[in-house]
Amino acid sequence: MKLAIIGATGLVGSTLLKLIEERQFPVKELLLVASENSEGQPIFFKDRDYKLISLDTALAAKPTVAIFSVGAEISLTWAPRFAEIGTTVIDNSTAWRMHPNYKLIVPEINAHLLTASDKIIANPNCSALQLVMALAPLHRLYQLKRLVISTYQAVTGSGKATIEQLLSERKGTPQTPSAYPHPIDLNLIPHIDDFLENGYTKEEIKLVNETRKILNDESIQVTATAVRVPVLGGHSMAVNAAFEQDFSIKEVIQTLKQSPGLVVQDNIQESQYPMPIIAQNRNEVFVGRIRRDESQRATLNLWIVADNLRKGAATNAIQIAEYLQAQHYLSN
Ligand code: 11C
Repeated sequence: MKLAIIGATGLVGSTLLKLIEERQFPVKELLLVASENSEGQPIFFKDRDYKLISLDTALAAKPTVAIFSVGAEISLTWAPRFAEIGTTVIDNSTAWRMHPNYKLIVPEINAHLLTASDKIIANPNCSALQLVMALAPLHRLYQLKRLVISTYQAVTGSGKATIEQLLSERKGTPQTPSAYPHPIDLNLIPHIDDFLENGYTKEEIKLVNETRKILNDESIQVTATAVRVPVLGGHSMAVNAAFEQDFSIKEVIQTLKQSPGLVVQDNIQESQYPMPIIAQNRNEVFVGRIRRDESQRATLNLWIVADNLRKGAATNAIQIAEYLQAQHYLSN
């Protein structure tokens, strides 16, 4: 296929390039798009130099698939233009996720909803993605009622400038102005994305809305606190999940072990549980510390970790493209 990566020099764009190589994703022609400032510059991939091109040039090339990893504003303007000419857009921004006419897809959960006429497909937020990966199999069995979530999110989630902030602080030469409103090294910042009038951040509300949309169940109650931590890559989350039906821990573990894309790491005697350093550069979602909440019936505590740039973004997008191709849903 003719594949366009919109935002090829960003953190998700670079991860997409790695995945194309690792998965031997069948690309006949690769169109790498970056901001106007970088247009014409070379980018080295798979033994050769590619020239970074503009959105206009990519559009004129009529790609089969365009994976957008840029801001919502660019996506709102450009995704429909690509869709109009028959390109299937897989979009990593917030632009289309909650729009009722567009699907929010995690292939292991709801790829079956896709058809050949879906020309703009939304890729979920990284935290919501790893959450639903672990919960969807349990929701099918026990029916989720309520989720209480605390996230511990790595700096790669917020872009290159925030990585620079962490690394420069760690070296003892902090850069000014800093990307976050506070130091991040040796600190935690309970603030991801903008604050809303109700005191929550947009990131916290994404966890509410996107979880319900992907699990196709508006009755699930969700409340979240999102925290930035001085970790380079890999988002972690502590989840308290209350179900309608009770479960046995043995069956929960069995179910999670059998679910595609999940790895259960739960051997407390051997100090084995998911951690960002284990999840980094892996495409799976890791689940551990699986235990009953003894304060309330039918309630489970879990610890979930995933590489936010992989399954949280690039891997999921590539999986969507792979699914569409396998189903012969692509045109151009
Ligand atoms: C972060 N999780 O780590 C956020 C990034 O696709 O909704 C989420 C951006 C998005 O800052």
